[in-house]
Amino acid sequence: MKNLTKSRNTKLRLVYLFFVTTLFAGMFASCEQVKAAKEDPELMKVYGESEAEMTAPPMVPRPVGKRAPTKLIVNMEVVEKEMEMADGVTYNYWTFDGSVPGSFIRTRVGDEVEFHFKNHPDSKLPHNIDLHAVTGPGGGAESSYVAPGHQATFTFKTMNPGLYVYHCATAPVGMHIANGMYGLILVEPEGGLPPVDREYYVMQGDFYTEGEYGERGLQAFDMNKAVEEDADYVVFNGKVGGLTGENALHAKVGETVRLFVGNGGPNLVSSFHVIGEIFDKVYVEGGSTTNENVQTTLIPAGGASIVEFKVEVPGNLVIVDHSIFRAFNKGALGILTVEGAENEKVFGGRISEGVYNPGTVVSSENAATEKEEGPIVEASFEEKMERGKAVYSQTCLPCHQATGVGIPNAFPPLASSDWLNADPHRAIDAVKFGLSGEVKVNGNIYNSMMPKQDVTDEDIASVLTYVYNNWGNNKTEVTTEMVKSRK
Ligand code: HEC
Ligand SMILES: [Cu+2]
Repeated sequence: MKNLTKSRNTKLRLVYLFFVTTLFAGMFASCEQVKAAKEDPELMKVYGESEAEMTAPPMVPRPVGKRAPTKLIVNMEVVEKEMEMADGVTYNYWTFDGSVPGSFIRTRVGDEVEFHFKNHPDSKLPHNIDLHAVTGPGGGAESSYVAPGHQATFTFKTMNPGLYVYHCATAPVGMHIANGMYGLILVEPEGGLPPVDREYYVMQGDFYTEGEYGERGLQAFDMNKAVEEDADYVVFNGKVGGLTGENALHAKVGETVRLFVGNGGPNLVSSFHVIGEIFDKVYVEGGSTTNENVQTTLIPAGGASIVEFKVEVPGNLVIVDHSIFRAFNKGALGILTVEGAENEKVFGGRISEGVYNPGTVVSSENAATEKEEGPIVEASFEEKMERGKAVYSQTCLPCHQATGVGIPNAFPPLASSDWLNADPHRAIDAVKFGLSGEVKVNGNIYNSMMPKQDVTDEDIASVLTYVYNNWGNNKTEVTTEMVKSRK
């Protein structure tokens, strides 16, 4: 009898507690848009069981939509393998599921995740996973630690909606991350994210190799450079060209695009920017605060961001880390190709062009030469080589690179270029008037645009002479007369 009263009392208390919590939860829900699971007892229940769809970048799994929280089975395998870092450069990557970044995991708040973590028998080292979406010790690191040829299973509940990084946390942690062990896990809010036309998965990372940028062959990890934070490569989706050429992203005019952007680091912070677009919406730091009309959003190492924009005009949008030397000299450059009809109301393009001549700004140097009008005096070969070198490093280098090797899938090589060596007049035209459309250089097709270069005819003669007499080209000497005659 006594016992019964006690249990009844407890029951009453529980009911009361439940009532108060729901009341509070209700209040929270009404003033906050996105609920964390811990604020809503309803979200602690799960319904049914399903296996998570896993995708390699740049793809993402289907949206969760309106489904209820479920028991979600995630299968992931660590694979160590040699892959391409840049043209002619390979690296021994350590990966989650064989790609860098690893598979995209898509969940909703309240899911009970049963994580099956395997380390391939061919691996040389033990690995584990720390998911920033986990509430619990090490984000799952200790529970998932497995030697080669072993597996472990652990479970966790997705308590907070948002976009989270996961990474390996096996010592030396920095090295495991530097070798490519990171990825993203999305926890969608109740009801899912608002629908968009396209979703992509992009993740930045910095790499440290014994050879300098572009040095060919299999490159080993360089611990000293990593400690100094002196990156050789800063790239999207694991390699130079991870988002260009055949890996470029695509959209059509009028579509809305959502990029899930992460930064694995291990060291560098990303100033994420898309040249030619403005982010209509940014989920700041991958959380629930949204900002609008953003040009560049900061993504910390071990952090993420969701950016959304509508594409209004056709063209190639350039995805960069706006710490801009990383984009043009270390690989942090991607392309989103937008196809569709022009919209001159949004972008009119160049509508006129003409000479602008307000008179000469007299500097002591050109004051003397300016007077000498008359026939062109051709500079000597040596003078042209010297001037050409200066023009090259000021004008051409950012795109075609210091030794003329270009950037795979983005900027064609000038070194041993069959296109260049076939016809100097065509090369002059390219620099003088710009070049666009398909160009085939040494068997590779480039379909991009080189703007008309803002240099004098003498500069063009010099720079092309310099290019033709370097890097395995056919030693043509280009004269100012040749340049002048191209109209
Ligand atoms: C803003 C980047 C950029 C700059 C700066 C630039 N180029 Fe280019 N260049 C390109 C692109 C892109 C192409 C390929 C164009 C296409 O796909 O139609 C190209 C193509 C070429 C080609 C023909 C293809 C080949 O590889 O032989 C030559 C020659 C060339 N550039 C020379 C130069 C020279 C010389 C300069 C400096 C005076 C220069 N470029 C500056 C981007 C650039
Ligand atoms: Cu690892």
